[in-house]
Amino acid sequence: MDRKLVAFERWPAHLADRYRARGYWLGKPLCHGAEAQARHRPGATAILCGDRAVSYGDLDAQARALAARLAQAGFGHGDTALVQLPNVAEFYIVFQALLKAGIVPINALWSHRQSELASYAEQIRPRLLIADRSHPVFGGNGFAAGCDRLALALYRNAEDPRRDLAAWLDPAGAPAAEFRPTPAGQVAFFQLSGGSTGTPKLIPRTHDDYDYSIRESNRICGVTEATRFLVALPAPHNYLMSSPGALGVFQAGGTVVLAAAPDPQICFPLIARHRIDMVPLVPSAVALWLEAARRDAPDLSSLERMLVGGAAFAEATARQVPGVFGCALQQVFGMAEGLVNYTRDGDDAETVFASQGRPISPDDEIRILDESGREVPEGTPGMLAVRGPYTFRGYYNAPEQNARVFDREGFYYSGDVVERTETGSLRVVGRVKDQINRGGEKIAAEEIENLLLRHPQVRQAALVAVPDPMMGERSCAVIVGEDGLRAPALRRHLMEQGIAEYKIPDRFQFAEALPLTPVGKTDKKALREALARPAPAPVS
Ligand code: J2J
Repeated sequence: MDRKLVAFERWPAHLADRYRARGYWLGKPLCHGAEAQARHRPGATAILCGDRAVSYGDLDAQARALAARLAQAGFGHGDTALVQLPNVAEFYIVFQALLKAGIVPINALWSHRQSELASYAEQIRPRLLIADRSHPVFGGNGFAAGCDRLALALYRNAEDPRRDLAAWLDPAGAPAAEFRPTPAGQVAFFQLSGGSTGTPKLIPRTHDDYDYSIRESNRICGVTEATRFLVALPAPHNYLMSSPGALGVFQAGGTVVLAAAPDPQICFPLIARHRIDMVPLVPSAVALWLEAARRDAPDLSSLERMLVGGAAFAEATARQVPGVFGCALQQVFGMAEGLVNYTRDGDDAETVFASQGRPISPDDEIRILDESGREVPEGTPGMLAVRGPYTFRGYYNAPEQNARVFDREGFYYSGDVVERTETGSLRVVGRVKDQINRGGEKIAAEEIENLLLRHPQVRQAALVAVPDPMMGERSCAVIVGEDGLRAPALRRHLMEQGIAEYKIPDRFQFAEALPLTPVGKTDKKALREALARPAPAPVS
């Protein structure tokens, strides 16, 4: 008997009907692409991970083995899973397995620590945990013990054979238990929001909507079975999953090559060795790659396309990409909540280098609005609002936040400030959300401010972005605290709370008071401006 499926905010019937009628929503589970490849080309390589090659046949057999064992152990529809794995083949195999078995996962980033993981667990109350013993949070069983509904924890690098993920993935001896994906109109998995609030929000993505964004991304980015795609950024990130991402590559039957990090020293040899032709990067990684490529003259001759997105990309840097890497640049402006924009092959140079492209779908409805909610004229910056066939309709279990970021017509306000160019592309020019974009990694100011306020000597805290030539932005915490409070104590305090390292402020600044707006809120604009000014020379 089916348990209750994961609840989510649906598209209204008239829109859902339109998306189906127009062939966007196909009614297929998200795992169908890789399954079709396993049927037709089982020997083709799906994943290269270190010295391991995983064929489509292996990928499917291992995913089936795990799905069958989980089904036999009583897992299925209505269950959720918390998954945290590094950039390794198992990440994708586990994801396929959970899709097959109709278990809804949330894939945490490898950089996430106790605080983020506990927040996810609290929100989805997982019955299944899949993690890695080599991660600082999962060296022991404490985390699992703290999850109230947890029925099973499996680990990579486990010593105990009963909890060993590798054993659960082994096709040898897998039972013949029945399993099936959740219906295509239902939640397939949770994506992570970059966030601007105190707790990280979860984004339910359905099979139908995610599959559509991947299918169209493949077409727009020219992904085929010959594609050799480098995943050097965190694999669970929406960009690396779906724009066109590893799932796009699996759908087309190409090869995903995994790297632990986007460092040129790691990635350049992989590009040469595996003849990689497509790579998605964030602007801060492009800056490192440009420097290293000029210095070391590596063999990057196989590269055909570099996707760049996730954070503001300076036009001057964008213009260097084709010359230095000998490949095409494709800019992408996307979000885990849905909407994805790409520059297209054949676009004029101005569009490719100085815009972030246009939406995937003719049914992506975009509004660019001024403060009073009126649409602005072309070329004028305004707030981006969007509704469409793969943009979500509400964060999971978050009615208050949903009331703030959706309007009555179901348009989602992403917090980005954009303008429309003459050619109909979008240019991202700023944001109104209280977030720091640190080289593509998003930090919700409120989340860190709340953690800082837990320190007994902190009276007020404000986290703001400061410009940085490499990262685009770094974070600075402005603190009003008791005398004698210093940065190392606050850094230690945050580490003890167990947060991802990229969220630890790069800089601490101590102040007598925080500037206020006329309505009495912290004036972050004033703080940002003050911090961006060069520090006055010390008086001797
Ligand atoms: C400026 N800001 C950008 C860009 C995202 C593809 C690519 C990226 C993401 C992603 C993604 C930007 N220029 N080119 O999910 O599928 C900022 C915006 C946006 C936020 C979303 C994908 N591309 N951004 O970055 O959910 O502020 O997704 O709202 O992590 O990143 O962040 P995230």
